[in-house]
Amino acid sequence: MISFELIYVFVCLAPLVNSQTTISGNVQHAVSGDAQTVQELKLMLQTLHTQTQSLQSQIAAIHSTLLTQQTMSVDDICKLISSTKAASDPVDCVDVKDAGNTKSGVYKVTPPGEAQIDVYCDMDTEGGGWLQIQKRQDGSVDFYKTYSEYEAGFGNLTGEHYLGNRNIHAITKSGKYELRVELEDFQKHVKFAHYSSFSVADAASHYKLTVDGYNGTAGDSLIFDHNGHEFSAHDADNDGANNINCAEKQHGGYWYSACFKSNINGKWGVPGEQGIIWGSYKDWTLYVLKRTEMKIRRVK
Ligand SMILES: [Ca+2]
Repeated sequence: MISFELIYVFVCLAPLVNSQTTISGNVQHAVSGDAQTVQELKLMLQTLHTQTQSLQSQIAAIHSTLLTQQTMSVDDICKLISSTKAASDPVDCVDVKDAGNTKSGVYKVTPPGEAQIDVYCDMDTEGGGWLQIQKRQDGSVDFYKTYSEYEAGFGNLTGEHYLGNRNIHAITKSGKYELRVELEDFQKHVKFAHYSSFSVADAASHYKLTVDGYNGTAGDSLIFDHNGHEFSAHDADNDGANNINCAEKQHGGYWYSACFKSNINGKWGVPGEQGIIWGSYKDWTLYVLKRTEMKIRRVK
C-alpha cells in the first residue's frame, strides 16, 4: 500500500515540477507592473522548484528500494511455500526427492484428498523420484486379495506390497505420471517396460487403467488386453469375459480383459497361467518371473 501511494505521489509530482517554468511565466506576465514583487515570486518559485526536485529524487530512491524489496519478498515467499510444501506435505516421491532426499526408502506422502501414507521411494533407478506401487520378489505376501483389499493396499513396503487403487488414483489424477515396470526372472535377467503416461480412474470407474507410450526391453504386455479395462478381484468381476471370473482363474487382482497378457499380481513361484507372467518378456510364453516392480513418477 505504501509503495502504491509513493508511486502515486511520484507520478503526480512530475508534471507539477515540469510546469514550474510555465507558472513562473504566467506570474511574471500578471504582475509585470511591480518588478520587486515579480523578483520575489521568481525566487520563491525557484526555491519551490529546487525543493520539489529534491523531494522527487528522494521519492524515486525510496520507490526503487521498495520495488526491490517487494520483488525479493515475493520470490522468498514463493520459495518458502515451495520448500515447506515439499518438506512437510509431499504428494509423491518427486516431491520427496525435491526436498533433498537421495536415498531409496520409506517416506511419508499425502495423496490429494487422502490421508498421509507411507510409500517406498526408489531414488536409484533412472534419476530417482519413483513411487513404488507394486512389488513381488519372494512370495512372502499373498496377492489373492479381495477388491477392497486391492482398493486399500496391502503388504510390506520394504518387501512385497500393493499401494492400493484408491491412492494410485488419488496420486495419478493430480498430474501426469509415467510408469516403469521392472521384471526379473529366476536367472537374474532384468528387463523393463516404460510407459510415458499412466493413470488409474476413480472408484466409480472401478479404477480403470489408462496407459500409453511404451518403450523398453520387456515388450508391451499392458496396453493390449489391459489398457482401458477396469480392475477386478476374485470377489469383483469387472473383466471383459462374460463367462469367466478372470481374477479367480488367474489367481490375482488386475485390469483383466479376457483374460490377460500380463499377470504380475498372480501366484508367486508357480508355473502356468496363474503365475507371475509378463507375456512379451519371452515370446508370449507362460515364462514365470521372480521379481516385478511397478513404479510411477510425476512428469514435470
Ligand atoms: Ca467376467
